[in-house]
Amino acid sequence: MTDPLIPLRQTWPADLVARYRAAGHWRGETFPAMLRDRAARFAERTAIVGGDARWTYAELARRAEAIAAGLLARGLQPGERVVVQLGNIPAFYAVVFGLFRAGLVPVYALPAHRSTEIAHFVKKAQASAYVVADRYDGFDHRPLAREILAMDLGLREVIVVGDAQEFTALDSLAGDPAALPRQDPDPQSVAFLQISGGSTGLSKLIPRTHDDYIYSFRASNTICGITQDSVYLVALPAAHNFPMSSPGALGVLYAGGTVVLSPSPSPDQAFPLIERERVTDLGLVPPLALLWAQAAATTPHDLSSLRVLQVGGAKLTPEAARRVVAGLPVKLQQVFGMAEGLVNYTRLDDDEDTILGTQGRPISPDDEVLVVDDAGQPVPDGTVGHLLTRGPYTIRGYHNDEAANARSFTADGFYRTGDMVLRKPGGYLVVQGRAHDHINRAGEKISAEEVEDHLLAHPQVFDVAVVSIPDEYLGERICAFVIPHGEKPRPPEVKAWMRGRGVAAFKIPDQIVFVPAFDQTAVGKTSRKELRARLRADFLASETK
Ligand code: OOB
Repeated sequence: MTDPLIPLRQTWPADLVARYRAAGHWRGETFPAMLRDRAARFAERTAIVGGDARWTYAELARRAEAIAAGLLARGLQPGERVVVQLGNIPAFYAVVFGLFRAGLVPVYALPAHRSTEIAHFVKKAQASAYVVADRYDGFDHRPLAREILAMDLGLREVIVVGDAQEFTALDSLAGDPAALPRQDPDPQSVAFLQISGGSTGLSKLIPRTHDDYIYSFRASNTICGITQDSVYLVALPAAHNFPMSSPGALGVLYAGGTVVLSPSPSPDQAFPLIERERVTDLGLVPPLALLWAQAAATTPHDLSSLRVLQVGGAKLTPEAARRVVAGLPVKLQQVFGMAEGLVNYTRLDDDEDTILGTQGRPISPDDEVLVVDDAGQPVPDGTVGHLLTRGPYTIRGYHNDEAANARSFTADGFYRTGDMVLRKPGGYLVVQGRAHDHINRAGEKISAEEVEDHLLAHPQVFDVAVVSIPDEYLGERICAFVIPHGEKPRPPEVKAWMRGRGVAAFKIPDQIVFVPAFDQTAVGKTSRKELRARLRADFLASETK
């Protein structure tokens, strides 16, 4: 058990700490200090726009203080973890900065997560509280909160934005500001836990410190040209690392700009907002960028305020990149990042081939990038290999997960990203795919193993292998090869059954293919990874026949 009162720390060795400080990457900035300072400097400027709300920096800071004091008055102690599951609503930022102010540690869940994922986060983080919206995207989160509480996982508080029913309403939180911590947190302490796109089983928790995270978006601001005149649209889920910090909402708040929240990334919702708020910057995943490029051709809305469209989260092929550039009046920037740290950008003044054909280069001169073969030996530039990295904003270990840490980090602290890349001269990376079995479904990362585990629990499933299949729209879709046990279940029933287990909808297989057996030479003798590869290859070969 970790003592909740001891700030969680990341363990960079002393020589690297000294180097990152000396280079000016880590400046001892913290989130509470950042908001306090911006509220003073930009008091009456607009910080957040969403729904009917328009909050100035002063208003955001006032709300964060009230939430912080209110949470401590409810008995939460600095250092405790709080699972935050809010969609693209202004309260997301008030809550998160409130938690920072109180010394509490947010754990970022996505709105699509259901009981299986939330229970996992509560357990893994030993969370004491859970913050939800009453309803979001047509889903009522209060019954979900009841279900989680009934599991008796140590959760003491549920805070609800909106109609709280028997829970605590966010708006009712009140406390004594004098009870708030007088000192800013240690800049090297963990500010929050981000979640990983699971490659083996359920998501891992990613501890990010004030110093490392603030560095990542401050440096991103410079690369992406974010200033106090920037108006940034959060179209992807606000809790995801891309719209949060690359440079995302936090970068824009750091610069004194305006963050506009779109309840969904659909052109119907986003285009009117772009016109009304004169949005300048935003990030999308590739399928959405393609959809937007198409929709822009016929929209009555004025999109001329747009300056930069960032595309990342999944591979944007050169052909798709060309279509995006042709369809939208913006500068394209490719972003290849990961919640664990490393973020690569094409630079705004790069030549066209680089912008269309690569996923950019790292933020920092101190990002160390290794491209190695299966034996761990560096390969020459231009050869595909495994991407390993360490640096001033890449974690050195997951929270509370020794087994994952042994797998995912080398002895000298490099993170094994699981991505296969090719490095070009100048350090630009071209992503080739994944070494692990995970599915990148329109930017959502799904572990094949996790989906298999769910399906194996179905009484009419004897065995299953889950693979990614290339998909024109999603990039990849989830395909489950199922050996039935007795009578074949109907695919819609299997999907509904899986949904009933409390799993995020994006993890439900798009396609279920029944097979009588797996190739005997592939079972037992070889790994599940090879079995999946063989099934995928056979399936694709049969499709093109
Ligand atoms: C972002 O973060 P995560 O943690 O959801 O996913 C990271 C993984 C990478 O390891 C890679 O497999 C894939 O997503 N990925 C890309 C990509 N960007 C991410 N694969 C190909 N091309 C790209 N441009 O997805 C994320 C975090 C910060 C900024 C942007 C994306």
